[in-house]
Amino acid sequence: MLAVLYGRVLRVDPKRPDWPSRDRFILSKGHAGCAVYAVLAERGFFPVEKLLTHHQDGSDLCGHISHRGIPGVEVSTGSLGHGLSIGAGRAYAGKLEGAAHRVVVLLSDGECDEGSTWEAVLFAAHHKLDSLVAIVDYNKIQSLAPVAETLALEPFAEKWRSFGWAVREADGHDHEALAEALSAIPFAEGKPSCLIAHTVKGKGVSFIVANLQRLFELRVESGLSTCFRRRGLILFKLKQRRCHFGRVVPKLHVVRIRIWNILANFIFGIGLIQVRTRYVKIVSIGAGFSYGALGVSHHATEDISILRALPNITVVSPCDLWEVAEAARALVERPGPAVLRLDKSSARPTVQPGEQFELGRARTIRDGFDMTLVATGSILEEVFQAAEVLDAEGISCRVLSMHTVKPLDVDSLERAAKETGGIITVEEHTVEGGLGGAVAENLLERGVHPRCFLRIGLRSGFSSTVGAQVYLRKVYRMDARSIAEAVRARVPRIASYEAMVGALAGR
Ligand SMILES: Cc1ncc(C[n+]2csc(CCOP(=O)(O)OP(=O)(O)O)c2C)c(N)n1
Repeated sequence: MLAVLYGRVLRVDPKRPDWPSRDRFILSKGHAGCAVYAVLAERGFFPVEKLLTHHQDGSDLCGHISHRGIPGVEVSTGSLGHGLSIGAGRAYAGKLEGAAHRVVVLLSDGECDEGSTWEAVLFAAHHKLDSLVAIVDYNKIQSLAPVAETLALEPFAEKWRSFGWAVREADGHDHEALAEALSAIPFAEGKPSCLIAHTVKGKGVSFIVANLQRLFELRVESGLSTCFRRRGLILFKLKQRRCHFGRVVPKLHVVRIRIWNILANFIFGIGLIQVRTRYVKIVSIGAGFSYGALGVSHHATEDISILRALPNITVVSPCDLWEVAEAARALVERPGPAVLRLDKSSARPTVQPGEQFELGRARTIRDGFDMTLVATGSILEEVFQAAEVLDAEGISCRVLSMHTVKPLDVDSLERAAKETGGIITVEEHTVEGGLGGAVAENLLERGVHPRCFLRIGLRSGFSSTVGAQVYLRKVYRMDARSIAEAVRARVPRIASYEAMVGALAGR
């Protein structure tokens, strides 16, 4: 299939791999990366000798396809089920741009178990993306079992048709049949095209075909599947460590519990992988308790911690409308993945005449010398109110809007810690790993130890109380009054201030 695509169908130019009008090829079944590398090398995208480094220490050519440093590869994949949505997005963008290129996505049949694949199928038909072609390598086998046994796909062609696609079927080993089908793209005007290519896994390589058969026999012989099913458990893999797991679980005497054995990165990372390896810009709406009374399912109170862990990402949580507009402008220009985290509310306007916005640079909203309050997002309004109340009491607070949580402006924090002695972070988010965590990690690593340090945020897991955003801030002690109380309890001068006021009153 790849030989036909790269030899006879795709309009690509090895001398100009980024040629804007090129056809886009996306290998959704990323585990077949080595086959694409081989074809690209053969087509002249990079020297054939480079193939010898495949899978070797220090090589660019990793097992699952990667676009990093490899001319001709459009996108990294490997987490099954992502390719068609990327392709549909590319085809949609092409349609908006009036571009003539085609987008071809090669999927495995196993990927048709993934919900994300079918969302993309719906999306492409809805937008009439007739520049999009999905080729399914229908070898009827997944990792350890036949497709029909895992999650049956038949009637497969009818399913695609009923979703609004034009479908053809061909023998996936027959070059002429494939070329003939692919020369007719789009199969129907105004519809995305699906080519179901019937294949035999390992065809032409006798030991692979034999090994596959042996694998299935082993599965049956080992009896593991049966034993697990009896206990209501499912075992997917037979490799050594998992086998050990397989032996242990029956001894646990667990009944009616389903234990899913999934690769570590996919368990929690399935959506995050999309962000990690691709240059997506995401706008998330309704941060923190924005959707307060709708309930915990709608609260975004762990997102900063999760996102911070992703490499090269920019995470911005603006406090007011000016910061929103400036951040949006800046993020469009910034390379790499980014998240613009928007609250439903916003702080009062904070911009000063002539002020410039810079990603990764905290803004001093108010200067002060007794304590620094660092906030991210619209909760800065509560901080601002607290600072005003405290100011009337003689406690001067510096207020920083830390709109960019990653990369963090550690210089401003260091200065603030040295000049005011104390840092209190405020976030409408869990205190674990969020803004407060980022500030603590970075200051400590620089050897800066503020006299006092406190993280104000959600401490009790998640909110189980019903209420609007403002109400929940009060309940979880991140409103202006609670912030002011926290500062009073930590500014030593307050004791002498009260003593002074008392003394003056007594006079
Ligand atoms: C989301 C996700 N889960 C699990 C895997 C591990 N994995 C790699 S290949 C594969 C199945 C291979 O079967 P299929 O997708 O049908 O591909 P083909 O038979 O065409 O190689 C699995 C489960 C993965 N890459 N992504």
